[in-house]
Amino acid sequence: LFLLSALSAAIDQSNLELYLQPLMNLQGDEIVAAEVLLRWHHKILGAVSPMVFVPLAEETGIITRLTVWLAQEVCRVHHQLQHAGIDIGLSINISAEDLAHPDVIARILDIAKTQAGDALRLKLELTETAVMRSGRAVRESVDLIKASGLGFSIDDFGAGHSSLSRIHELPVNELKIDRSILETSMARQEFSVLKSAIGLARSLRLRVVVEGVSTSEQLKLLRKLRVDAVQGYLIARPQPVEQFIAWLKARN
Ligand code: G
Ligand code: G
Ligand code: NA
Repeated sequence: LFLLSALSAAIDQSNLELYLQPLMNLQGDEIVAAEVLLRWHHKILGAVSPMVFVPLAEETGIITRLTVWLAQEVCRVHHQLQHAGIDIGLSINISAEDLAHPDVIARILDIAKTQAGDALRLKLELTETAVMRSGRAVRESVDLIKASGLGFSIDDFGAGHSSLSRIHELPVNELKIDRSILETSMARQEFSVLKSAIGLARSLRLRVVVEGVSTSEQLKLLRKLRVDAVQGYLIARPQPVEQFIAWLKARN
């Protein structure tokens, strides 16, 4: 209960921090986008992992308030990047609980449009389990996203158990293959699952991103398999916006 009220206060007081982790295109090795990941440092509890506070926010329903706040903050980050002369896309994580509330999705889309406009190439990352949920509310949310023209990415692909039989009905542009698939493939030196995930994305004409790239051996393999982009500690860890800007400038 303490954790919940602390989180609620942190949202109200904008005490959560946005970190950025870059995505590198394998054609040209350019940084084309960054994923926004939340970090929370509480004055008594210390660092609380999103693996703790995101599920808590989902269970208690305050995730929708958190995500709307995040949409506002990501517009500010976008302006900060523009001010620094950096033109990259940004993605945020949307929870299944958000998707179940079309009014929340509508607010997020409205915030992105009114506060940042077309210059903000925002992508929404949704897990396969979230988008494969059925029901009118989810369909309505998906239709809103489709009409908005924002990017739509399937996150943690391969980590869940859902079949992607409905994926072609969704306005998806990108498939992010979960790092567990990469790690298992490397450990077993058996690449059929990884290759079939890439093959699925290709056949649906989706951009393929592989997450959790942490060694140069993995990077070499992914180049050979012609994935579009990679994300992971090998490129950079998630870092605060100022630090990300400095990192990117030093790299260019
Ligand atoms: O950043 P890290 O790898 O510690 O994140 C752990 C988990 O928390 C990941 O699954 C990530 O997607 C999720 N997460 C991080 N930031 C956000 C956010 O802003 N919203 C949602 N819904 N999930 C997030
Ligand atoms: O579920 P999602 O893809 O949003 O999760 C992103 C999470 O993965 C973040 O918590 C981030 O810190 C973590 N992450 C990013 N790159 C790597 C990596 O190369 N290795 C590992 N183990 N975790 C990573
Ligand atoms: Na994500």
